[in-house]
Amino acid sequence: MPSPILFISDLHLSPEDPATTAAFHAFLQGPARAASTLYILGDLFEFWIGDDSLDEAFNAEIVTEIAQLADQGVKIFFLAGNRDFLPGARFAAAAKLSILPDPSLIHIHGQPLLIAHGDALCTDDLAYQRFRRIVRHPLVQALFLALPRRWRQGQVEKLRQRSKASNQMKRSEIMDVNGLAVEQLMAQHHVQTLIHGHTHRPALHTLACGQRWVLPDWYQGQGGYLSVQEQNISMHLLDGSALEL
Ligand code: LP5
Ligand code: MN
Repeated sequence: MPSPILFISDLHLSPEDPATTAAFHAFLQGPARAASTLYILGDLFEFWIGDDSLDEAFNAEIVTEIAQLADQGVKIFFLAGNRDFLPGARFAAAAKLSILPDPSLIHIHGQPLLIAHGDALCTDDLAYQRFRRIVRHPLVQALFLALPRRWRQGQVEKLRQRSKASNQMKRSEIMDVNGLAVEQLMAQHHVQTLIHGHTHRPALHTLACGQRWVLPDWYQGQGGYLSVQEQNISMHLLDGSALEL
């Protein structure tokens, strides 16, 4: 049987959640070692404010562990999330991974499959989409990256506060993907399978046009991953419990 291909997202790794950092470490030493390929679909870090984030010991350690997995022969791909959309060549080289655009069409055993972080599909969240357009603008990013790291850190902390406050005001449906946006994206790429994260609502949705897998987020040592082996796709939670699908 060929080695599985694994998908993870939304780990939000930070020194503030050591249990999740330990769970990621165990994942890299365990299931990921047995895989042929690992896809990280964004929000690996709580935030990434530029590749000089590698100068922080916590980030450097995570990146070294990922590189060690690559040294074992596992191919690693990273697609940016809304928290870590500023990874550059230095990050990719240090982690020994390849950065993919969001969304990306991949093929597994000849089957086309679309992967995305998922935030771009939350089209009902107009305030977020406006915010996204601003921070994804190359000029805004170039300006931001040119400023001192400490200042960037301060700004992101303020943004996090604003984001938390505004999320409390939003209806839950608004922060989920929009069904039409999903269908259009899948049709545009001629796929019947979409895998994404971001919404923290792990599930398998059966659609008229195919299936949509939503990856689990990781929090206080809990989390999980999706595994594709031959024609089978399955969701695995770290505590061994089964997800109601
Ligand atoms: O992150 P999460 O899951 O809590 O909420 C997201 C959306 N929020 C965000 C913002 C991030 O949390 C902030 C940290 C990002 C780090 C980026 C680092 C680099 C900054 C670089 C600049 C070039 O993504 C949240 C969604 C939610 O997902 C569900 O989908 O609702 O969206 C928001 O909260 C956005 C608010 O609705 C609007 C915020 C207004 C802020 C306006 C400032 C604009 C100018 C910024 C210029 C730097
Ligand atoms: Mn996200």
